Amino acid sequence: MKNVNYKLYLVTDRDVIGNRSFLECIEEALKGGVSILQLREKKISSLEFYDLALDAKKLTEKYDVPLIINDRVDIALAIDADGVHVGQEDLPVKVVRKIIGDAKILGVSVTNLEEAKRAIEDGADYLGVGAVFPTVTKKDANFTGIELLREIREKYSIPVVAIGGINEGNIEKLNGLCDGAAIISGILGQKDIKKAAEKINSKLIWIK
Ligand code: TZP
Ligand code: MG
Repeated sequence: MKNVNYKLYLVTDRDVIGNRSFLECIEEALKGGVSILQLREKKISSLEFYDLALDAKKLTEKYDVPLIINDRVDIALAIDADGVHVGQEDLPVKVVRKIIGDAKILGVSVTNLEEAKRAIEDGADYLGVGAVFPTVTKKDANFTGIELLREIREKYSIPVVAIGGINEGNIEKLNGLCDGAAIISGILGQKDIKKAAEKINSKLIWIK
């Protein structure tokens, strides 16, 4: 499960979905062409996260896209997700790799070249880089701008997924700089989620 299409990478956040049905919103996005899904839910209990992940897995299997779990290695293993995504303050990348094994996808958030180098050495399969644009979804996000994408691409061949404030209006600025665009509000915060995903997908012309 390592031939991954990172092109349109949906990340979840219940706060952005509001009182709409979580699973229906995810399914709309999948219908709109999302190629990989990350469950990133910081405010729910372990049991809720586990149940949600099981439901999400049914959907990702239906649409044949990988399911990645943010932070929670235990939940990823419990539901046999396709991978895990961790940040700089989560379990060390080496440790996560040891726990999940080589078959599962491991993504790591980085905000500078040193973090990128270490993540690659420690076993990351892809890097999440950002915030590339200003975002209100993650209040404590470091701002990297798009320059870091360029620098990482020049130095390394690992797949790079840009994140932070990406929407239909600015996505073309990423042209040629990443292997995927990770988006929360630009898709899930929109009234017509399927259409938002379709539009953004159609603008990712440099990614197959
Ligand atoms: N990491 C860096 S920015 C960000 C995360 C999780 C939030 C992205 O959300 P949005 O709504 O796509 O800006
Ligand atoms: Mg984290």
